[in-house]
Amino acid sequence: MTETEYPPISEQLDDLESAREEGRRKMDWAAQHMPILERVREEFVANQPFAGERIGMAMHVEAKTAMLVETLAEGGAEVAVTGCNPLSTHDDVSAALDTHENITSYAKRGVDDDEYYAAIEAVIAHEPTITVDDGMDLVAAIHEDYPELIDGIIGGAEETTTGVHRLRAMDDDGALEYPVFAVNDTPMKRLFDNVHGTGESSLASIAMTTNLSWAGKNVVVSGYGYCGKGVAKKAAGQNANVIVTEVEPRRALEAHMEGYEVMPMAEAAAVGDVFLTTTGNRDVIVEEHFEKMGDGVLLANAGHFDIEIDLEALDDLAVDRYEARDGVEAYELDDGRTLNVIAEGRLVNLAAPVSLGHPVEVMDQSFGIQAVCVREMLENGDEYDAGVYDVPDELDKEIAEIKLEAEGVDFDSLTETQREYMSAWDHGT
Ligand code: RBV
Repeated sequence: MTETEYPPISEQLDDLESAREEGRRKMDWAAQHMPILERVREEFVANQPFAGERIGMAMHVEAKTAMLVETLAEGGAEVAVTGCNPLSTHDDVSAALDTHENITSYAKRGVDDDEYYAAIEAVIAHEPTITVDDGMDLVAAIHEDYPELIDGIIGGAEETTTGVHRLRAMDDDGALEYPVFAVNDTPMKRLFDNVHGTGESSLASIAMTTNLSWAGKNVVVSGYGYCGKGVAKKAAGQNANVIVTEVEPRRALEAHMEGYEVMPMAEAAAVGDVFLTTTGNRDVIVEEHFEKMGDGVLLANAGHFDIEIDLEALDDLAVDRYEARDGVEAYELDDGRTLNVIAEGRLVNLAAPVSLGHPVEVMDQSFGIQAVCVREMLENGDEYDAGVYDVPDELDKEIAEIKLEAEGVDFDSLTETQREYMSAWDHGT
């Protein structure tokens, strides 16, 4: 193992003991609501599928993620973990994880760019045989700076839409040199984590950060993908008037048929009270839009990176800037209007001071998929060449069945006749 200078969290905190205790308490709470990971962990403890493996992870290090990290470590892996966003780490949870003999945690909240990447390098210095990413920063750093490690890497798994998008672009360029599962693209992830998780946690974080109501507000949701759909639906459920902006004609139509107003951002800018971006693209809200916005609007982003709202342009327009509340930066313009940016335009459900990330139940599903993907990569890694892979449907169903059982929900199975009917082509009228 190569040494780097960057220290684990335990060497960075003053009151380590109480941090560890509080982190553990948060994890215990999460664990009570994560039946899937509990089941998977029992299997891993018994079978030790990861014995001798080193797993490198860059994820939002908070209580639920910690349960995934522990589950992999309990399965025999040595795990090195860091954050995937400078503001989403819970230091206490990071410290609690770092006490585990198989886990080293470098995640720390509020790191600058240099520290963020130094922590990623510290994870890479453990020479992982498997990578687990949320946003692809680990895969990117390995390919760019440590290509000599690629031969020793069996494969990886990627959590989020933006990461999968980046991986596919990399693969199209012929630059991706090991196999990675697109965890994001499974039904068990997308239909729950992206829709309900992003919807609930983004709105909850904004409400808690501002103490303002949704009812009667014009809420502009940019992007009507899975995340945008969740945000729009939940905002409408809280009595907001939802306006959707889109660039894809069928999604724009879908939003229209769902009953939302659809219009270009240039028009929405003038009427919105709250703006929430979920596109995964850059420059969604820019100078021309700031110029049209009303006094006191709220601006927030739920996409993975902080590039959707052009904060540099806003800063240039502003004559003054101040922290209006914890997690709210007010930008005062020369005509007297104030535009409020929440959580520095970073993903609001994790990066505001009060944010807790997605609800526990949906992360149990997403991390259940992560866990079985790592198992699959180790069991059948030979079957996967370099590239991005859909998660085998059987694994996704396995997780769904565990969840249904835990919820006490029974469902039907096909009869033999039905199965035959569904595979036959010669039954007409
Ligand atoms: N996400 N993680 C959390 N650990 O609290 N909340 C959301 C958490 C993930 C989610 O799966 C999404 O795809 C990704 O964060 C965006 O970075």
